[in-house]
Amino acid sequence: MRTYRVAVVGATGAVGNEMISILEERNFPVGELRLLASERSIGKELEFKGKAYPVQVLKEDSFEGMEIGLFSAGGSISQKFAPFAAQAGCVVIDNTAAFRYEPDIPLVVPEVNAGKIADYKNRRIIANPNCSTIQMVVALKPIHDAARIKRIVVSTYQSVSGTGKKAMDELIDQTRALLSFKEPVAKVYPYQIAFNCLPQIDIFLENGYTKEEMKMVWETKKIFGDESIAVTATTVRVPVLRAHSESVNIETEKKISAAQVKELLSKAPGVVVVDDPAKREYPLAINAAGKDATYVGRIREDESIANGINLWVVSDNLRKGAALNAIQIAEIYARDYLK
Ligand code: NAP
Ligand code: 3JM
Repeated sequence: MRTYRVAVVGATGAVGNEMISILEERNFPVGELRLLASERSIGKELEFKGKAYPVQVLKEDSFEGMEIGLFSAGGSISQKFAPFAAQAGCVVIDNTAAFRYEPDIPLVVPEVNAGKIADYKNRRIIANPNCSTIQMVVALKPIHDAARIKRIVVSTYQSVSGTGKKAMDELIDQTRALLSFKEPVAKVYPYQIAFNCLPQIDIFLENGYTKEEMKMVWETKKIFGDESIAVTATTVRVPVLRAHSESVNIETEKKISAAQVKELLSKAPGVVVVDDPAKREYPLAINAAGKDATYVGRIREDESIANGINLWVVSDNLRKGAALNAIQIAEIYARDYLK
């Protein structure tokens, strides 16, 4: 069987760890695995299929002989090292915001626009969208196809794992401190995250929105290939360890009922409908954590307008929101272009 030489950049991080687990779980045909991180990780080893692999320091020549590079070490690292990888003949699947908005770089969610993977040829880089965008477009694609979405109003409830390992430790440490009547220490976030909600994710931009909010606007238009779709977002960090939740309100061109949306989504790839108010069944972050699907519930008509729908969308940000989406792209790329 054909196998592939795979490099994971940021292998010791929250997303990198998940990449390694998912490559193993899905039995991705890895022939050679190169795990890359910073100098801080010298001497560390990570396990893949029962074998220990040393973590190597990321360098300009780290990609010689590699075919697929899965990048999740931050935007500036991708900006600097993805071009070296591409030059060495390695196709980069980048999890950062570094290249997402460049017109010749495909931005891909396989359930929505897998065909765009072909555009890897432009620069040997494929971008993975932001976690919050991915789960939203997976849920909305079938509705957009059936009734054309004109406007999206989304509010997110994002877990701390979206900020990385140190933020997960910070939530646990602050919670422990507060329950022991000690002062919580905030290092990763500007304010206490335990028992709190922070209406800021990423930096503030000139227009008063955060960059995380504008990522959802720019990326949704690009992935749907529809500049006319209106999107507005409020992104909030909440004291949840894993899985992001989203309240999504849409206005469609054509009338579509809540029952029709349920029916469509129950057949949609990557989606699981959990929606039975009589049994108090709806998607929960604690149930989505560690799973692959995008869970959708609370599906109901927006009674304040003629053609509106409300939904509650939950998915594991480290899996479908990052590592799983990247590896699904790698699977299609390998199958269709690396025979
Ligand atoms: P994390 O837990 O903090 O891990 C960061 C990783 O990057 C570690 O492996 C770290 O290595 C490595 N790294 C940092 N500086 C480096 C350098 N100078 N050279 C080489 N490696 C370096 O963060 P994370 O949550 O895994 O996220 C990593 C990145 O992925 C984010 O910054 C973001 O751009 C992206 N991300 C994307 C999504 C998405 O939705 N698509 C979601 C989450 C994250 P050491 O252990 O050696 O420090
Ligand atoms: C998710 O560049 C950085 O320091 C990383 C910031 C970051 C991003 C990003 O902008 O790439 C943290 C968490 C993302 C993302 O997926 O957009």
